[in-house]
Amino acid sequence: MVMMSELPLGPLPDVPEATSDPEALIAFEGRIARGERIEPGDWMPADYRRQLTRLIQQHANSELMGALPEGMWIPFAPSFKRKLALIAKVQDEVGHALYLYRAAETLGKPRTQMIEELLNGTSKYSNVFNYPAETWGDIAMIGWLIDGAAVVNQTIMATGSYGPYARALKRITYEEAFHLKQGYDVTVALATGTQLQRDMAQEAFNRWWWPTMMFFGPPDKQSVHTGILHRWGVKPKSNDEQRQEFLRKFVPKMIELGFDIPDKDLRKDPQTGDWIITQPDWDEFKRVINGDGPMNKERLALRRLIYDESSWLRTALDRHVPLPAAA
Ligand code: BYC
Repeated sequence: MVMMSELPLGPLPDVPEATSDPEALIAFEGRIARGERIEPGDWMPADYRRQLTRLIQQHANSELMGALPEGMWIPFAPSFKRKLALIAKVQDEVGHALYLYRAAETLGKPRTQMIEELLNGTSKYSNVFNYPAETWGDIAMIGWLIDGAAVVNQTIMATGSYGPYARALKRITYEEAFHLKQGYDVTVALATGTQLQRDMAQEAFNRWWWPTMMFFGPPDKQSVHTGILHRWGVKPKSNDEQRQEFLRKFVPKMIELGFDIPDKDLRKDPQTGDWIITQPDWDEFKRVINGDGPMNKERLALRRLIYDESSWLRTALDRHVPLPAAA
């Protein structure tokens, strides 16, 4: 849960003008090579700032949008215990968005602008939240597969070079570890339950396999940003390396739980231990991340509605005058 008092709510740092200064660039890359963290007031190349802002903003958007599919299921959770756990998880995801927008703000972009860009569809968020959550089985898969993929991704990115992002991710991964346990527990209950429950889980598994494969981004040879992000220590492992780490951890569990994996050609390379997958439909991926997935319009419409309906709260907070300190 987010404790407001713990949030780094100090004034925004001055943003030094990042120019192309060859000497400063050499010094900057030397710091990256020594494994030093870059902090908000430090000199950084303009592209480092731009790339990080894009990446963290998209990540923050994903946490906020990711609260919607599970949030819709809170009233329909099958027991009080499951409902409590889901409420806590959804609240955490919104808290993660708060940490991340704050980390992105340290690079100089105001949060209001980032929210505006999310709501008007000009800033991306994770492909996976544009698919429907049709049954309770989908909630199991989001908690297990998507949170599992997120733990793999965020544990790697938490070792990255930008201090505020790395620290936010460290905290987020602690919480995601609980989300993963919650998702796994729901999945095990369904996978070891009645025939109806097993079918529900398998059908949801079929729906989430391909979006989960896409979660780590396009294959390395098609990735636009990996090169520079890797060079500057923001992204310690590539999209394919992250995907492989997920497969190594999760495929054995999928088999153990009796899931029938929809990729019929999935196989393990006996030499390397890597899982060789059939590539997902990357044209579908492009459509989904550019606003034309099965649920993009509904999800953004709901986010806009929530934003509009909570405007009274923002107005009240803006007008709030702190009480004088007690004598
Ligand atoms: N979805 O050059 P590439 C959560 C875009 S929430 C959408 O490889 P990059 C949770 C990419 O942005 C946490 N777009 O990019 C919440 C780029 O487009 P632009 C979700 C994607 O940045 C609630 C283009 O494709 N996790 O866990 O090097 C409930 C080319 O890609 C995706 C994150 O947000 C995608 N999957 O690396 C449950 C992770 N993949 O900007 C759970 C943070 C790629 O040129 N993000 N694109 O227009 C990252 O780690 C990296 O951005 C990626 C891609 C590994 C995803």
